[in-house]
Amino acid sequence: MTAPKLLSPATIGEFDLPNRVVMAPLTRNRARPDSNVPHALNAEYYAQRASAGLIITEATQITPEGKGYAWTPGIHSAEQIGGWRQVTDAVHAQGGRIVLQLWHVGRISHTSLQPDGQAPVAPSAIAADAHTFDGEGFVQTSTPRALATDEIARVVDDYRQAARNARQAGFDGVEVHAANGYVLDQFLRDGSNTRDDRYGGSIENRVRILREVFEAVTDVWPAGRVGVRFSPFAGFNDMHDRTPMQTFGAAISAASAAGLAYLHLVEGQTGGPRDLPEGGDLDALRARFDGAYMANNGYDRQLAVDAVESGHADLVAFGRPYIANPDLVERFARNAELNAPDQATFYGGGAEGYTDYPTLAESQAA
Ligand code: 8OZ
Repeated sequence: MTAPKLLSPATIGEFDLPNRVVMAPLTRNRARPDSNVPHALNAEYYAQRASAGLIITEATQITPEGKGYAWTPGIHSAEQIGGWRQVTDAVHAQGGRIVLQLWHVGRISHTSLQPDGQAPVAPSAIAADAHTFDGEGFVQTSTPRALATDEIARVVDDYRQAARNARQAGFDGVEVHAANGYVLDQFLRDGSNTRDDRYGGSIENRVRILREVFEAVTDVWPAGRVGVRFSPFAGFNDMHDRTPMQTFGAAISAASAAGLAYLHLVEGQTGGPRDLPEGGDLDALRARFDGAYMANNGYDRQLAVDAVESGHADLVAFGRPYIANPDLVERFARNAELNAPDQATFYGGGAEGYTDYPTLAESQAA
């Protein structure tokens, strides 16, 4: 039996990957509480998963303002850069590759998580019917204030600086998080963007900040080391758009024009059903992009093998399976059983449910 193409090497932009199995970005809320600094436990967790073709880190805030949940890591302080350096060194020592996911939450935050207890910022002052975790429990997100037109250049610069910081921290590249209802997604969709300046109204205007972020990030990184993630049909975090095919078609064209290495899509509802709404067409969206396509959402081994074999995807990102299976690639190679993830330890805590899932070899020795 020959190995499935899923397990074969791929050159994606400037990335040389030994296989097409990607560790999806996974929020785990285990950075240091006050400083949001990654530490040795996080390095161990990522290094355990180094046989992935590519690791995408958990979403990482580019500024204090970009933070929306307790205990998520940042990439805006010297200490955070140092913490991430421990992570990248540990992954590289195990022969892996790791990119940092650049995150600004926009309105998905709470005043208690913002500098000086201020209101979160967003394209428009429209509260999301959504919840965040403030360190004690789930709270309704706060009503944001709309960014002034002349503040947007500063937000774009925050992406540029975070991209620089990611280089300094030793990453192999970066992924721009434009999915799941965070700030770039908020600008893209008409349910959260009612601006009447050059960043709102027409689709071209709603895509403008994204283009500027791509320019800023590719000033710092070769475009072949940059990817982007969208969730065109997901309603998570109270997202709505009247014309998702047109909106995301334009956003994906912008990513293609920027020469990015890969397009990463959440297919269907984030962490939920893979169904698409009427008129939703992944192939049509994908056709707008010249680089590689990374598929995500609810994939298992067989679905992924078929997706790569049929040409639907070049890469497949796995979330929950990677929480519970550090050696997912080896398990796929042997078509072995997978450990089941424990939802109770997804967010927050220590080593339990984080670095203590056994490899196949460890299970068999036990
Ligand atoms: C789950 C919990 C908190 C944040 C995303 C960064 O949806 C997240 C996230 C997921 O992209």
